[in-house]
Amino acid sequence: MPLYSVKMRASLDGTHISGAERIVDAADVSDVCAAMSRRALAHPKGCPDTVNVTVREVDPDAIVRVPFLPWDAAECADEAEARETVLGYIRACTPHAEAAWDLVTSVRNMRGAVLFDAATGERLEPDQARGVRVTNMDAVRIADDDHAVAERTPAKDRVTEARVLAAKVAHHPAVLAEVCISDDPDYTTGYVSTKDIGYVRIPNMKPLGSEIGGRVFIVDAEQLEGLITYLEETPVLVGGDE
Ligand code: WAQ
Ligand code: MG
Repeated sequence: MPLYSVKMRASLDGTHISGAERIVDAADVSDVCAAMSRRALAHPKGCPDTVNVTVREVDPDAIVRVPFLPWDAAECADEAEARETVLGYIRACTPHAEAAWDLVTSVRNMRGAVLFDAATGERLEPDQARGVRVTNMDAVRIADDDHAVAERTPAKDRVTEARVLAAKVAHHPAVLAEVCISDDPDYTTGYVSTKDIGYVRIPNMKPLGSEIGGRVFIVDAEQLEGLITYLEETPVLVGGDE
């Protein structure tokens, strides 16, 4: 049975509001399209004036399968504690950890992620306004899970989608760590992830109501070859073995 990539992108006056994507069986395509459109129109960042839903066939032989990162949660009472916690994790992979934190807490309205050179602290993404957008990924559906494919709740979706993205990103040899803050003003939990520590949820990464939000991938520039193509194009299915 062919698999299809389904992607949604919503914007208002040309500014990105929300996005989502799945990789699903042909039989689930129409339900997933409907669920994504509903979700686009009910986003806390505002009502979009444009919603794009794209359906594209995926070559099953091109699919890479990776496990979920193990996950954990830190306890941070406020932004200062969140900063110290994240720095504690990423100092092991870059001498420019503070600069990486400053970046992830200052960017906004990027569609993709910053590529941050671990050795120099320089930004490596070709388009700094947009960043590098990771696409073509989903969680493997557990066969005996009767939770309908299309009807994941938004709350469940957010964490699952973040864990899927983090797993895809961490799998590449060039990626040493990722730091993420949601761009939703009412969602203040972010995460830091690495191959070694896994996915660690970080509460209170930004003040409630803040419109900052972004992702920084801390990378080894010497292993960069193929990274952007992998992040943007390689279809990845996460999980299924646990
Ligand atoms: N590829 C690269 N960067 C992205 C992508 C993508 N596919 N999607 C979003 N970003 C960047 C972009 O700069 C956004 O502004 C920023 O990340 C945040 O995106 O366990 O909701 O979709 O509770 O708002 C973390 C969940 C949720 C933590 C993260 O991110 C938890 C979230 P958002
Ligand atoms: Mg968001």
